[in-house]
Amino acid sequence: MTAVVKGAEPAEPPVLSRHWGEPESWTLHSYETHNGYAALRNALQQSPDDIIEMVKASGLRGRGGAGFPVGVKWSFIPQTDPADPDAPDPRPHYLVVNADESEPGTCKDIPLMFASPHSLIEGAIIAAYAIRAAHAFIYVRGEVASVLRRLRTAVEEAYTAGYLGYDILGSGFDLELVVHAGAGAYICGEETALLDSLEGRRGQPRLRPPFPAVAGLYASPTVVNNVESIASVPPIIRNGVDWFRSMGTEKSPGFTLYSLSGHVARPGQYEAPLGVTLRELLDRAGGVRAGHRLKFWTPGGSSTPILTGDHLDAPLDYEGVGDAGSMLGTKALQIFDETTCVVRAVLRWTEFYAHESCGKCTPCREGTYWLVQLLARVEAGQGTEADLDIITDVTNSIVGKSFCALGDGAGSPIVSSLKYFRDEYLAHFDGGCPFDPHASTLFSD
Ligand code: L3W
Ligand code: SF4
Repeated sequence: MTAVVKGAEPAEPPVLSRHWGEPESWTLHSYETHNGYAALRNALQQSPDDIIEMVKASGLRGRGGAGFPVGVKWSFIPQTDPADPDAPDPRPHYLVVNADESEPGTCKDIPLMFASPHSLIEGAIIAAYAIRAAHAFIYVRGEVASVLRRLRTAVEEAYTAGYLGYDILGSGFDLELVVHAGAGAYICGEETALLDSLEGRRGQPRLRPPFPAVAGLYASPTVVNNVESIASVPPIIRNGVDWFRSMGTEKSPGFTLYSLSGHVARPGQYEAPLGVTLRELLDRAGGVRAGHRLKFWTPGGSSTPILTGDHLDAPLDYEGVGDAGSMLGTKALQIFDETTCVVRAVLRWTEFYAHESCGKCTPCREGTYWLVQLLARVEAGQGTEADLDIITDVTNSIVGKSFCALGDGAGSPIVSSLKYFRDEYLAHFDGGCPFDPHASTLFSD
């Protein structure tokens, strides 16, 4: 990976998290003090198509896990009547913000909404204007009641100030924004399951295509974007495409939020240009906990293959992590030191996937159940080497053969841990787990 990472110096000022530490950063007053809603005023002076072109030109990529270009997704929303190309599309368009953050280790959207809800609301209004939507929804993970309350209060403030509702800022543009509480199912972070849930049904993935841009909420054209993707739009409108592209890499431009957790001295959210390395982020976060060394880590939550100390210098952008053999995913960097049993970690993640499997397709529903049984047997020291072949066989029956990405995600930690730590699996067959379960502090209960 040879792409030049611009703006990677530690002094690079944060954008999304710049004001998070200030008193009452979540209020409209605080947000407006820092130029809040200036981007909306600017956007409303331009045509919706100009906004789409600008976001396209910025190269902003979706921050929810897949990295799909945001402006390209917006441009998929049909603007003309399929039956009459000279008439506007007669169907309603919808914007849905995916705020159902639940990928293990991922903790960036919730802090963003908690500290700066108006940055999301301003982005949502601009996005809705661009795709010509009169209704927008923010689908929030319902267990996080404090964020839900804060977001709803901020939406009320925005209505009162004339940023939402009828004839926004005298532009003639109308928008209703609803904050909807999900019920805590991981699968509802999958965009089509989320839409089913929003429509009042049990959340299960739909067959794609058609993608939501063609037939989404109530079978109408719908853009589904992650919280951080939408909150990144106002700074682009305010500062321009060249400014955004002056950070990150050519194919992964801009800044982003990384969440660091686990065996790290100062866990938390770290904002940096795309293409930064784990080595650089660990420097900022005080390194691996004192007296210990890095053993393995996830670049983007447990759905992305694990990496090791050999990958400390892999650029954390969509291309660089791919070259290292993983995925950038949600940029959730979970750090594990040498006290952690990788088999135990993988068992815990697999239990999560088995629990969260929606049951729609057989490979994932049955396969994750059997993987938990097999891994538990291995971890308890009651397995044999033949179990590793069965684990591989069952995993191969899930990955690429399941209905949605949850099945593939469940296979990622298993395949990658067997690649890097097969000897550690084998060590379990000689008297059980060789690790002190209390030394790791993670996965120890
Ligand atoms: C119209 C086409 N639209 C693609 C759209 C599509 C979607 C976006 C990306 O999975 C990943 C997954 C998890 N016409 C289109 C089109 N689109 N082709 O583009 O689509 P896709 O299929 O590449 O990915 P996805 O279904 O969005 C997301 C991984 O993220 N992940 C988990 C994330 C979890 C959270 C959370 O907890 N909130 O974000 C972590 O790695 O495994 O690979 O919008 O409609 N021709
Ligand atoms: Fe449901 Fe799992 Fe199949 Fe996805 S892969 S549809 S979560 S059973």
